[in-house]
Amino acid sequence: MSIYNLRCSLLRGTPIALVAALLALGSAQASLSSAISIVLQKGRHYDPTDLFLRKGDTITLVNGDDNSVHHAFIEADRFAFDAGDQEPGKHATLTLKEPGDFIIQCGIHPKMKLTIHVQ
Ligand SMILES: [Cu+2]
Repeated sequence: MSIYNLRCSLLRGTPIALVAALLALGSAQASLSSAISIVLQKGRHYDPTDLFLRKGDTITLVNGDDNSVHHAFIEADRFAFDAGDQEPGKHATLTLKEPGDFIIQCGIHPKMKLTIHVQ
């Protein structure tokens, strides 16, 4: 095999790697197409208080209070979530991996409740 032929076969190999990279990118974009819902934690309330979502969707909890710390959590048989203490201005993210109805509570403010309905 001449050097020229070797170069050609190397170049021919390149598009395959490129296609693989594009396929990987495509699947990343598919997961990004899942919905992201923003929930505000403010004045001892979640806003909104009910959310209808699909498995794979993401919720971003935003502490919109100036002084209050929040601590979002879910206690359910099939899955648990604990955001830990969330200082003012901080975000916490939750990806929904199980279908069903769940209640996001706040460990600091017992009246704070957000019901999520996951399909
Ligand atoms: Cu709270």
